[in-house]
Amino acid sequence: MPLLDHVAPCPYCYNDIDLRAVDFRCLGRPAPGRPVCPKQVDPIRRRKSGDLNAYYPAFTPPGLTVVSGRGLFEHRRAKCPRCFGETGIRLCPQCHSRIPEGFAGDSPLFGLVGPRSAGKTVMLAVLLRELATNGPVARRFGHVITLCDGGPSDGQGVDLRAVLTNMEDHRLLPDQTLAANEHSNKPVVFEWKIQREGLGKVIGDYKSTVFSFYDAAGEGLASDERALSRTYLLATDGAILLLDPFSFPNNSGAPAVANQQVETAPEVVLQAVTQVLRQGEGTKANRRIKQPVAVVISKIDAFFGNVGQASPIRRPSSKLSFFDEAESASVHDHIGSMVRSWGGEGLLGSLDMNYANYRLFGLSALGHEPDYAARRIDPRGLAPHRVAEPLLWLMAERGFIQRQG
Ligand SMILES: Nc1nc2c(ncn2[C@@H]2O[C@H](COP(=O)(O)OP(=O)(O)O)[C@@H](O)[C@H]2O)c(=O)[nH]1
Ligand SMILES: [Mg+2]
Ligand SMILES: [Zn+2]
Ligand SMILES: [Zn+2]
Repeated sequence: MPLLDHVAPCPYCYNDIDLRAVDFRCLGRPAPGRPVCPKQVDPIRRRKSGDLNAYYPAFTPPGLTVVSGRGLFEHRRAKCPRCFGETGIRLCPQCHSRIPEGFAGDSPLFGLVGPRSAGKTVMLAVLLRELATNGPVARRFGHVITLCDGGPSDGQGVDLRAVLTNMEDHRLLPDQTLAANEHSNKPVVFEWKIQREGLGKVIGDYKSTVFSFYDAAGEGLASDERALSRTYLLATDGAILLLDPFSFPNNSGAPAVANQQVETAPEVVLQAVTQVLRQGEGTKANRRIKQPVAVVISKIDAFFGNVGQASPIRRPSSKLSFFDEAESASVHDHIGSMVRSWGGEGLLGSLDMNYANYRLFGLSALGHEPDYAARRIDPRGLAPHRVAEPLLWLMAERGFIQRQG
């Protein structure tokens, strides 16, 4: 079995994890006659994610890599050296985040990149709702999708749920400063499970894949201060580039712009991303980047009035349990002409020149324009439009969901 099958970047810290050499956490269930291990602050978690919660001890099992008759294998269980209790809680050796059950050597890492105010936080919060066990995507595919937190104060789960509740119950948009400080360095990790048939890794009765999103600001990617974003992007298997429609030259007069911090031109963001991806893939100057990139126009609700009712841009996503290739291609073409009409030829040209596999999308997390100045969403509430589509495309590219059309 090739070595690389066991190695994949940690969904929380992006360092490579060798699944044959993971750490474990004691479950606090000692063998008969042994005292319970005490809970303590985990120094690695404190250092890596500022986590001050008390945990049962973490340990590295002895005899890390065992060569058996069948070859090298992955540790799924270990015995606590102190209390001799068995545990199946696997940890990333670098950051001590809990490794999701279905995490495997082929678990994808997806990047979400966009300039400030492009709508990343709102989109991720709404995506959380769309992907939830009873949400439309899980129902559409008959799958179970769960959010995994590496620890109680790890991952964006807690923060994103708060963002979602604020929007649903109080019609409030996330605060910009808070968003920048609190959400920036924490990835969102989902585990997507399919019952038996289909592709993927087999875990018990499920085939499962784990994917991680990192919310990276695009404008600073080229500079060193964004080291983590760069590390992350270098490790990704696919990226979603979220672009604000109001940042295109011909939309600068839109009333919405007055109340938004539109700062970075789409080309500038794309340039920074391209530079990092080229470096990551070692792409020669005359070759195109292979990694699939979903180029997504957010806030598309604000432009519904400019296209006919029957336009593919306004039509809702398919309800069928496969990725609809024809539908997606038609949205791609229509978004392409829209971007051109906004003065985005430069962007499209640069995509053609640098990317072997990119696809255009248009989505709206809110579904209706908010009151930008008051930071309140429309009284009709959330009406997400095509929010999961870029992710579904990336999953289809990986062969995890089927495509047709
Ligand atoms: N019309 C419209 N505006 C949106 C939508 N999503 C976000 N916005 C606007 O964009 C602003 C920035 O969104 P946010 O998610 O905080 O951007 P981030 O900086 O990329 O995380 C919000 O405060 C809203 O005013 C949407 O789906 N439709
Ligand atoms: Mg944000
Ligand atoms: Zn890690
Ligand atoms: Zn123990």
